[in-house]
Amino acid sequence: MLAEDLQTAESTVSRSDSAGPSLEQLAAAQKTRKKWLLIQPKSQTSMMVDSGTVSMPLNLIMVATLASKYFDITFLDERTGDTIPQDFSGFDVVAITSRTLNATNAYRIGDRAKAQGKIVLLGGVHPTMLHDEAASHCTSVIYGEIESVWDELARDIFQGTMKSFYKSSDLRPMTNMTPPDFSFALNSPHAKKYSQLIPILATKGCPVGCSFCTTPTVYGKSYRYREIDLVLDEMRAHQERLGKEKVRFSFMDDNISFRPKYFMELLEGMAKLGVRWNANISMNFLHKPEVAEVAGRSGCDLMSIGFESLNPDILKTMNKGSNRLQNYETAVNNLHKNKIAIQGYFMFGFDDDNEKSFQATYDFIMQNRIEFPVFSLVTPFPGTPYFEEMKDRVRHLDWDKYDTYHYMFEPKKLGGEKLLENFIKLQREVYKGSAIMKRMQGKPVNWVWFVNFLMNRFTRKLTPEIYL
Ligand code: B12
Ligand code: SF4
Repeated sequence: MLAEDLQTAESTVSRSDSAGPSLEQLAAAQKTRKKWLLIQPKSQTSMMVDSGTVSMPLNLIMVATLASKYFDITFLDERTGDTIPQDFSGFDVVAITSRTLNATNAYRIGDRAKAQGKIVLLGGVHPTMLHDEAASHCTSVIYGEIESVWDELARDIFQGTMKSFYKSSDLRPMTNMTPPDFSFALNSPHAKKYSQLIPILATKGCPVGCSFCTTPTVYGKSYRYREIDLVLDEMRAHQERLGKEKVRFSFMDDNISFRPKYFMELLEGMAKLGVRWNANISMNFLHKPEVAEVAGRSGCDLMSIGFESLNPDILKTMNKGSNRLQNYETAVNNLHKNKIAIQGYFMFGFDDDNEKSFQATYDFIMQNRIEFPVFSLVTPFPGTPYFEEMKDRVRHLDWDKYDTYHYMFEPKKLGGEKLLENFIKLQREVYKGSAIMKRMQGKPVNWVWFVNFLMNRFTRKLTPEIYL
């Protein structure tokens, strides 16, 4: 299946194995298995980011899956209510995942564990982007995905020869990715706080290259994918575990549709399974009716699309080549015809934003009956080209506020006050009762309706101060 493509992927992303005793030999030589504590820290943001149900953290589950082969694992997710201990004496290794919005908390935990003499690992997108900053809060920073450095890292942990930084020069092909073991999250006493949607991964990377996104920095221009049969096998295993066909999956891929041939073949396979699914998707070929047709047939009930802006100047500056304004309506119509709801992402706060950007966005959402519009303020994340451009203008480096719901810098044409005024007005207009009815009437009664009512209550309380 797509053998040619997979071979190319194999040859461009080779793996490097170092000499010396094998991991099995090192493991066999351990008197007792080392104890790892894996931590998903909570963010301190004032916004609704980590509230309600949260998705199972596939990143930490992947770390647990690999590490559990040789080490004992304790898995804590602070977002679900697990308590992070003050005393780490029962553990040898404390491994923490971090994005920017929870970096301050991750560092605090790292400092505490380090002061107690533990091996502290920091991984995830924020330590990857700012390894020098992260290095002072841990023993080792892991750059990018753990799979690519696992052999070297595990060997060093066995031998007590830790380096301050682990970065592989190659990315491992995804064809032999170990399937994630969800028992670490599912056996948690707080598992009820996890969303019913099962995270799944088919591809990694996205060569589109938007200036505000970290993915091109972490993975460069690479785009890797798993064999379709392996993705389908993983889905089947969940169907068997849960004893039902209609299992709901959420793809964690950066851009699952980047290779049309692969994507369509995957969907044809999924159509036979009877699952339900959603994904982040870029607009690159959603204007073609056959894509939405097979997506609908394969069980897609929601697609999350970064429309980002209705202002062509802004699309140009963010380098989002996949978004062509002339395709927006066609893409939406194609999806709606196949009963796929749309979670549409829109960003504001760019230098080129003006009052017309808000009106154009409102008109687009209402005319096209977008079911679940999400509005954010543009946030220059460290390590991105956009951060480099804006670093002298950002209002602060308070990572707790890097959640895309805080006011980051004064946009040149609009100014801060007008930005927030229009931003709030747009959200209220789109989520007022009559607008919800106009957008949602005749659509299936499900959680998307519920989200709209929640947003109606939430947007009524918005004030400019909460964004500061
Ligand atoms: C799917 C996704 C979501 C989903 C699910 C999130 C979730 N709970 O996992 C949803 C839609 C809910 C979401 C929400 C948000 N997201 Co999001 N999301 C992603 C996306 C596309 C994939 C994440 C993923 O699961 N990948 C698959 C896993 C297996 O890979 P991974 O996370 O990279 O983990 C690997 C390595 O990092 C490493 N690793 C990770 N942790 C650790 C720890 C240790 C100890 C070690 C050794 C290694 C290690 O090994 C892992 C396995 O290979 C990423 C882009 C990306 N590629 O990171 C953005 C991304 C993480 N999201 C981003 C943002 C901004 C958000 C939101 C703030 C948006 C919003 N305003 O709502 C929220 C925040 C949610 C939260 N509480 O964290 C940004 C974060 C930027 C930053 N610097 O922090 C990213 C990077 C996209 C971007 N713009 O660049 N997101
Ligand atoms: S299309 Fe999405 S994943 Fe790809 S670079 Fe742009 S924002 Fe990142």
